[in-house]
Amino acid sequence: MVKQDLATKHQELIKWTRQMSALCHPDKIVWIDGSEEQKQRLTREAIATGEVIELDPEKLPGCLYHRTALNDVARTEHLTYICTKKQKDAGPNNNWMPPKEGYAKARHYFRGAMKGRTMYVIPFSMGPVGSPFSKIGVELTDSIYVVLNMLIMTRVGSTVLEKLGTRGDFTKGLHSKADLDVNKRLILHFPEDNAIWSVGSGYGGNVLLGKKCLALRIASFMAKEENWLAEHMLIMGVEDPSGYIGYVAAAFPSACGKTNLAMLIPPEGLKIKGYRIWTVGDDIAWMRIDTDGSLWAVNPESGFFGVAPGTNSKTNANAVATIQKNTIYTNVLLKKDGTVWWEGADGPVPSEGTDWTGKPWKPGMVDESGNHIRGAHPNSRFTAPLSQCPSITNRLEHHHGVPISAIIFGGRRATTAPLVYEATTWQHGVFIGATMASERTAAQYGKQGQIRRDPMAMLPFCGYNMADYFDHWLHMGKLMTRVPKIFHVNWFRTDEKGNFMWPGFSENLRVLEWIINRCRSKVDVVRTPIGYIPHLDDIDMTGLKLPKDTLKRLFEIKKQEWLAELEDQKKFFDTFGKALPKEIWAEYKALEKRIKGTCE
Ligand code: O2Y
Ligand code: MN
Repeated sequence: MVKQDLATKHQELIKWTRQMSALCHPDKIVWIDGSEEQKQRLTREAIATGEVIELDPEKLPGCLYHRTALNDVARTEHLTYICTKKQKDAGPNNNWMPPKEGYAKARHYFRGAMKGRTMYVIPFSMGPVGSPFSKIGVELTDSIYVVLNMLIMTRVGSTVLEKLGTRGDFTKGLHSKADLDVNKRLILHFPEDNAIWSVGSGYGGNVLLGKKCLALRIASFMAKEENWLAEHMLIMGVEDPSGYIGYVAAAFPSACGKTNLAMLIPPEGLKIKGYRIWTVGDDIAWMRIDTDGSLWAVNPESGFFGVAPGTNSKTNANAVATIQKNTIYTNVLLKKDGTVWWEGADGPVPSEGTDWTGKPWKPGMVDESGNHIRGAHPNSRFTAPLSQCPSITNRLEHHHGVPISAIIFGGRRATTAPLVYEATTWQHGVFIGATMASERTAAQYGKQGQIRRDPMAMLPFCGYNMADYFDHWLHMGKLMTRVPKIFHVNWFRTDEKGNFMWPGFSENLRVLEWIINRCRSKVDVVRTPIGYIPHLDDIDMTGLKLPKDTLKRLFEIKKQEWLAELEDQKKFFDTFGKALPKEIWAEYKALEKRIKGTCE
């Protein structure tokens, strides 16, 4: 048995680490204590082995650079499974494997996988340590890169073990890079055992087990049992000129700009009124009903794992400020001067560098097929502490989080969905969330322009049958005495030439202002067949040159488009068979009737 300096008296945790060590055969076991000294030691070790490269300490202090294997650059949804005893509990929205088969298959890949390596034991808390809202996990991994990322993304170390005590519950996460073979890669979730097994990958959502695996897939399963919500949502506070802060939680499919919205800087026209934005989180919201009967949200993470390409001072100045120190850059371009670059970064395009694959790079290079060679991978990332964000809320460590006034759903739609509309009731809002959809962009697999249904932006992350998930949302509405209003936004509507009609980015605050005003009953609405839309004069357009007619067109509701939308919604809902809640069908029928009853 490998000797280890035990940092806990928790017998179940000790037994499990011994069992997993007996399976994976590491040479050494190291418990991560969360200290700066240990972090520095591990960083030096990773630099010495080449696992990470130290960036220029003057220009980017405390920053590291990492490249992943070429076949390991994004979450692998087709290798991600929910392993429940009954297939129907995983639902048509998930890949399913019986737990016995999952453990057996993965055990085969884990056996001896850590030979010659160290197994790190990372105790982590999702949410402030000790908050009744938080959940504890322990990740066993053979990757220092994972340890260094987890130290940023979660609260790690001795304080977590103290909180866990000798009998506390925790999620058991086992990860090994093994030999990074995509044919032996599996990301398995066992919600009934509170366990995650991830093997054969070294990157991102596949391996930072606190994030998508625990905080969304496992947590959504727990949340259903315990009457709360684990959601793929940003959380932000909108401070109005009076100093009142209205908090919203917003769900957008991956790569639809959640990080940019969460860190929004008000446009000049609204800044002079006194608006400020407070960032609470950019990816995950855990929301509970507090003693006041309303919904409160915490961000369970302590860092950002953001997409680098396209991030610059114009699109997201707060992100640029956040990532100037103590940041891990993955799969971006490495410059000769020990700094980094990506497509769409600030400043001039560098004249040379080393690309994300480790090859020399110059602008304008093309491959054998004549395709442009990128310096940074499109899914290259920065990992940075929340605390470094200039707009970060001062309620980050508040155990109950922030009170949510509005829930916003959004998609990327060239047509059909107006700039913003409001649900008439909680049930109608759940229906709007359940019908969320986005058009595929060039960066995604599948036909461009095709609609992908992504309810509540949770399709890849709901750890159980989505029909039951809709039911859970409906049920939550009944438990609250003060229910948030629900809205849908679409920043991506285009004109006949394919140009975006709405400028997006910081200008989106104009829509958020209307949403907060609605929550405070400050403005009235126009009733339409799909829900409530604003009176155009209630959207403050000060300082924005947008023709009145364009604003009007952003709110057009076209009968033919909505009839096609209804057809597509039905196809999606039919995949859930009888399990789909009757309330969702009732909302569907009511919408159909309202649309069919309108003129062209
Ligand atoms: O590709 C990955 O492994 C990262 S995916 C990701 C990272 C941060 C926030 N959201 C996502 C996502 O896919 O929704
Ligand atoms: Mn996400």
